[in-house]
Amino acid sequence: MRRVKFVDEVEILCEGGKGGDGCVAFLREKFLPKGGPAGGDGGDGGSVYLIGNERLITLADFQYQYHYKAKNGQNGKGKNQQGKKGEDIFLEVPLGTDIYKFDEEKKEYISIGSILKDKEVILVAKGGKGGRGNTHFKSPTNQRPRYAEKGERGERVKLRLVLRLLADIGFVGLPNAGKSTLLRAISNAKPKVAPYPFTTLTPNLGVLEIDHLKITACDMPGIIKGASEGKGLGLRFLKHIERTKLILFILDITSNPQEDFQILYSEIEKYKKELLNKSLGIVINKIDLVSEIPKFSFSLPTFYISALKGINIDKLIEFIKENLR
Ligand SMILES: Nc1nc2c(ncn2[C@@H]2O[C@H](COP(=O)(O)OP(=O)(O)OP(=O)(O)O)[C@@H](O)[C@H]2O)c(=O)[nH]1
Ligand SMILES: [Mg+2]
Repeated sequence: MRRVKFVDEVEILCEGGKGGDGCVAFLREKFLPKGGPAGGDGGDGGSVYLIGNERLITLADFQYQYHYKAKNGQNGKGKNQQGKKGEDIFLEVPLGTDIYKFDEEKKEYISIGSILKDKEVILVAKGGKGGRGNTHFKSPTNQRPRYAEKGERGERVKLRLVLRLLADIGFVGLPNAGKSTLLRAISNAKPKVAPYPFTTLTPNLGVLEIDHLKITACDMPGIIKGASEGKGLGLRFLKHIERTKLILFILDITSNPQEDFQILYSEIEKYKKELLNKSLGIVINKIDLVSEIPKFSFSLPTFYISALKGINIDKLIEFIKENLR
């Protein structure tokens, strides 16, 4: 499998093409030595658009190029020939890309929208209008105008793109709790699993099908106490659970589930406490390692599973189904 670098924030410069200039020309025919104006209009400059592509999961492609410029419109020509319009460009982005435009007056980035659907298109830098040829400026007092418009410049905008993955379910847990193992157990994804912390360094997406419904789950890097102050990998990946409907806390039964849950809950609270208003569930994993299941008192729906041995996965799937209906 080709590993694509996961990049979730980039800055780029987008520029529409310049409009073509209008033309100054006159009809010259055999018996009409002083023919009227015949300068064609310039073509409009091409525009820059962002377009959603459901197969992408990273903004990595934007790391290698900063400036994206659409083609200029062609200048108008004689015999009233209009210049060709400049070609547009369409930059493909993953679903869940939020677009921020730098406001030169306010000196800050302002949200201009998000790409959430496949093939969804947003215009980010409009091409300049083509100039009008001299034909347009003929008047009773000036039958042979020697004037045409210049094409306008294209829009030039600095953008920040921030990816917040589009997933239905997000897994949060301490390192080594079995999040990636669970993603393997319930979806088509095959993230790396290993018996040491911080195996997962960037989010993984997996798709599961329940009753012909495609559900996406997002396995996240582990979170540790103090992550909000930058410990471990910090909380920068939590933005990828912002769009989910259901958050599952994955806890290791051989650790201290009650305490681990408190750590995770309070780290999320410090990041953005509104996230805790989503549907929440607790998954106590690795029950194959204990002979007796201790009683925990959680105020949230709780599932005792073994992601590795496939125990009680069906009950968890049932819960997911009910929550996402
Ligand atoms: N016995 C047992 N081991 C498990 C179970 N689930 C996961 N493991 C083991 O626990 C270790 C960590 O599993 P991972 O799935 O990589 O854990 P993670 O939460 O993704 O870890 P990070 O990516 O580091 O945050 C691996 O050795 C797994 O084989 C389980 O249900 N039972
Ligand atoms: Mg992992």
